Amino acid sequence: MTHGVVLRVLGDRAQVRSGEEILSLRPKGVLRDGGLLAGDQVEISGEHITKVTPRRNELGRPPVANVSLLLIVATLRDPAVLPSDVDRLLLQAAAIALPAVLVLNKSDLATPAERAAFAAPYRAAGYEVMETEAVRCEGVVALRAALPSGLSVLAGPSGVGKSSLLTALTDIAVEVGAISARLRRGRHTTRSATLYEIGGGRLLADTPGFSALELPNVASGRLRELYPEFQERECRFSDCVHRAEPDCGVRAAVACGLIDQGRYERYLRFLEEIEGRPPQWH
Ligand SMILES: Nc1nc2c(ncn2[C@@H]2O[C@H](COP(=O)(O)OP(=O)(O)O)[C@@H](O)[C@H]2O)c(=O)[nH]1
Ligand SMILES: [Mg+2]
Ligand SMILES: [Zn+2]
Repeated sequence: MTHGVVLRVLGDRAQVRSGEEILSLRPKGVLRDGGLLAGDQVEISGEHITKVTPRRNELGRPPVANVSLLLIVATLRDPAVLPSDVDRLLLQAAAIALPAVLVLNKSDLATPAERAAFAAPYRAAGYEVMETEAVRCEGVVALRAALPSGLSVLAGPSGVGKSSLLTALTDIAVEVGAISARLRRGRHTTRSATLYEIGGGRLLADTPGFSALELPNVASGRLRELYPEFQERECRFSDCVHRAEPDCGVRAAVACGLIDQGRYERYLRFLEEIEGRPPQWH
């Protein structure tokens, strides 16, 4: 029996790195139907994957296991970032205690003032925001230095430059601009992530883009815990959801500009969205 890490799941086969080799293996039994994820640590016996080591964590979308860092890629133009998409991805990461960094790519398409205005609320909340221009490799050295050992995952909508960043970081030629209808329709490729080895025992996952993003499956009372900038604020009630309660420290911080107004307003919308879910989601 040997061990390996799943680089990619494609239909009834998985590409697995095991020692010096990359193997194409068949998952066994229950692992065959969605039971195996890119990033899984597995046991191998002959041609088969026989067992998955318990996961440290698991991202739902993109589906990847054992992630060390989420890289949320956004652009101010082509396409214009939706702050609510960024927030939703940050919440997905926070819900599983996964560190996240924002990567503002295509820095050539926005002025320094526009970039600073985008980054400010996130930096104020305690997140790291890095700026890159993948096609000219600007900011790529700093980004590479920020990658921890283990698996980092590139996430974000189609067209923001995830594959371009991967190419810049690794010299691996991935298909850039690959958002064709063919790929979207592909039964196995649509949701899949692919892991690339980038040296020093580190892995980087490129993922397809997404459209609508879900909020993490948390109770409405837990949502506030996923906002770093809401912590350590003093509210009169310990179960304050920072909406209409009296003496709310979060609302006070928003009023005097210590917490970003946009982040707070989106929080209120997300809170309503969670409260409106069918009961099984609570
Ligand atoms: N101007 C500019 N274009 C970029 C940059 N990075 C990527 N692109 C272009 O954006 C398009 C989409 O890039 P791609 O890597 O396929 O995005 P993905 O869908 O997120 O993987 C391609 O035409 C890239 O050449 C950048 O930093 N600046
Ligand atoms: Mg891509
Ligand atoms: Zn409050």
